[in-house]
Amino acid sequence: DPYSWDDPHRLKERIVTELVTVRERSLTYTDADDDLLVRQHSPLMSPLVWDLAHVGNYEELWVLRAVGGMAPLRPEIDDIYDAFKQPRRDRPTLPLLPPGETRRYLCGVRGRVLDVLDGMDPEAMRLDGPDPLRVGGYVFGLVTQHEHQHDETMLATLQLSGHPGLVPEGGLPTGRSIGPVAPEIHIPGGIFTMGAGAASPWAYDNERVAHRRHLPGYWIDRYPVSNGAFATFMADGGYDDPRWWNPRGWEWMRRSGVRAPLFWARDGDTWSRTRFGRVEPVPEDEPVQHVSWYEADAYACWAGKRLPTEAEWEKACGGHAYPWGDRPPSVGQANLGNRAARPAPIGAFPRGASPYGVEQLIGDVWEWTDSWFLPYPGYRSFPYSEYSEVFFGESYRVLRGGSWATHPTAVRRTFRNWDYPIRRQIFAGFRCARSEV
Ligand code: AVJ
Ligand code: FE
Repeated sequence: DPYSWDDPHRLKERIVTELVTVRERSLTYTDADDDLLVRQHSPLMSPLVWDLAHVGNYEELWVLRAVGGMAPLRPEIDDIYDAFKQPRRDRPTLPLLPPGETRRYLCGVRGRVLDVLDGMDPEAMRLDGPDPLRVGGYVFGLVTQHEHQHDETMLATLQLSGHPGLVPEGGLPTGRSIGPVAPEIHIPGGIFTMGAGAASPWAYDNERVAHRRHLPGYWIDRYPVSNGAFATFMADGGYDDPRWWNPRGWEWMRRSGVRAPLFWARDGDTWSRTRFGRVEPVPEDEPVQHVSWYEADAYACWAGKRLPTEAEWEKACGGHAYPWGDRPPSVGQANLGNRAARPAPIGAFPRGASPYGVEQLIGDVWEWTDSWFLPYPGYRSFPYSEYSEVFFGESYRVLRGGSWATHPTAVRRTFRNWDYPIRRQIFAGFRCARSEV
């Protein structure tokens, strides 16, 4: 077992590594002038310094107070960094801690967090232990995944800001030529297991419990939809034809004036895009990103297909933690963790294929699915209802698989993300599916 859940001493070492890794990441994304950090770059997003203090406050709430039993370090700041009390658009008007003070607060919390980890009874971390916040070091999985999710949100904020300084130098594998028509893969009908079981102790409440589902046979695209394919939809008048659009999507699209993926601009006969402040030609062979659910759904209709349900997406992964098995992602299997601030070309990860042969399910772009964000049978909120439960219903669509900006510990076959169907600043694309007949 690569994660050694059964050896609390190795588990503690792994937790220290995860804590250090995520904090390095947060500090890298906020290693900028105070002005960039305190400004609001879009009403959809928080000032970066809010995200930074919020992840520290969350760590304090869950590790120091809920598990460690400590008193608040700074009781007056809890309200400011409570995502439910403070809507994003109002966050710049709050009496936020300035960047320097925020970093000192994070350091103070983190030192005590390491003390709590150090003092934790290894027996209590065993998978059959009585306190679910300690089982498998769950609370540390909670805070590190939370911080990684906010780091991805910070990247979306930075992309909106046009800030140029944060594109890493790392490389990506090259793609494979797939021809103009994306090949589809047939998934036979039958029962499969959906959701996370005991083998994923860091899975969120919304991924539980593992349960059996039956799906009729279906076809799913081998790859995500590329920029080139999406441009064909555009050139074919896709944005001008109500036949392809959900009525609410059509209304949203006409009212907002959206005519292309976010960050695209006309450049003579072709399209360019702005990526972290740099203008470049839209690469045809890269998965399309920054499209809303409505645009994804319209493309699928135009192509004579539909978006997959999240069950279809999950079944296409096969039965392990990842499409390739239970080992954590390697650089040859998926594009995760912001190696190059972009998706990899279509076909770049044959070694990341699922047993059915479906590729690039993990990493590159979040994939919109046809499904609303709803609880699984037997859902129980843990450890708090504001992570998942308050979002259940027919407002949010589920996204799967993680993007190039997602850290490997914050995505797996069963991981569920969700957002409003009009959202485009997230690193989201899609693939299509269709029923057997
Ligand atoms: C799961 C990405 C929708 O960012 O709103 C962060 C994650 N929850 N803090 C979000 C989250 C609490 C959440 N998403
Ligand atoms: Fe949060």
